Amino acid sequence: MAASPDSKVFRATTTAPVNIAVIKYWGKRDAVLNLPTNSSLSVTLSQRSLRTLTTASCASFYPAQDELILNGKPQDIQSSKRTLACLASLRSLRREIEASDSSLPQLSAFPLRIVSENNFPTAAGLASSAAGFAALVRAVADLYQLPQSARDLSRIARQGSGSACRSLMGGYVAWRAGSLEDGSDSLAEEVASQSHWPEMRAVVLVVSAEKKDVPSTEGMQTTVATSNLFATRATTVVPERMDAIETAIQNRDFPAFAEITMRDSNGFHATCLDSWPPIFYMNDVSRAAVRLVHDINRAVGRTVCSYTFDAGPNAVIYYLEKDTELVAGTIKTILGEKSEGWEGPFYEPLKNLTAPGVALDQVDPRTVELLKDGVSRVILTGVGEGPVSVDDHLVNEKGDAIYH
Ligand code: 2P0
Repeated sequence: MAASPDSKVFRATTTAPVNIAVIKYWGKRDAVLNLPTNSSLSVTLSQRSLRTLTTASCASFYPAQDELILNGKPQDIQSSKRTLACLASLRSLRREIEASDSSLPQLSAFPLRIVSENNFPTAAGLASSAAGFAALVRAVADLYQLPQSARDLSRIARQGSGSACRSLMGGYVAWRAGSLEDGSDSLAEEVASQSHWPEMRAVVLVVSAEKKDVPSTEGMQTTVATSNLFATRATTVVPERMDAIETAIQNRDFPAFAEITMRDSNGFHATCLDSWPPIFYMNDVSRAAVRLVHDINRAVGRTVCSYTFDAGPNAVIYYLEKDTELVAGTIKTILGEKSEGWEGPFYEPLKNLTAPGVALDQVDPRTVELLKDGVSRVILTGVGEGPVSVDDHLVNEKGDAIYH
């Protein structure tokens, strides 16, 4: 006999990826709806290296207030307007389908218990909010069996964290800024699938920050309010770059993709420096990674790698699989055998490496020293797919959270 809806625990579990922007989101035109001043574009990274796993569950007998447990720690949902906004939107969509079909269990009336964990340490300095909110929205949408597409759900994830809307899809994803006041046209769409250009790889150089960076939400508000460079970036520079990078992706033109990516990272960090008081996310080690990429490209005689930096000192270096030895191989030789993270699904082409892809006398010796001392670990990854529905539930059939 099927359990009655009153005693049953309803569950859905999903994984969601991290994404790294090549055209950066930096600036809000509406802080409440979380609407950006410009469009942005990112590469979704493989969940074989980085992912969030989230189970959304609900039951009539759960305590009245929704619960969220992140990496084993209960969160105060009531103080997070962003989480409340996401859950309210998802519940109201569920209420709509319940209203049109009275045979459906009234899940919208049940309290939620959401349990989530990352497979990477927060200390790695990688923004986890994008994968986290994407997984939360996808898992609750699956729990509620909502018919909405990933594109529709991206409007909801956007309210959790802007960059989260781009983690609901795989491959190459644009977040269209939109122009409507209600934000209904501010959503993510896939520009090209992972299979269109599957050879894209990335190595993350994890660089420790001396002190806590200015949080992005606060940093971008300061930039919008005080930087003179910012308006031109939002109105002219980024729209041109969005068109150009979409063409580069369609044509699988790595040199064009790489140059736009590097210029946009530099332009975004220039607006940070131009903010008042100035904001510094990159440090000496980050700048050494910039020099290394230019040195490698110069030594090879073509553009084989490109860097990009978010609101912190970590470098993300994109390259194509065929150039793994030239790029990741050179980095591995510089960092040395003892450096951590050279493992996992993207390691294979580096296994039999005997010499650096690019002779180290082609690289500035100060660059080598700075990277050796300042990079604590690497993460090898590549373009990947969007959220995946899985059975690896973090809540058991009785409704208890399972901690790994
Ligand atoms: C990006 N970043 O496009 C840019 C580049 C950081 C630098 O999206 O306030 O955490 O939650 O909407 O999404 C970081 O900002 O900001 C970010 P909120 P979010 O990936």
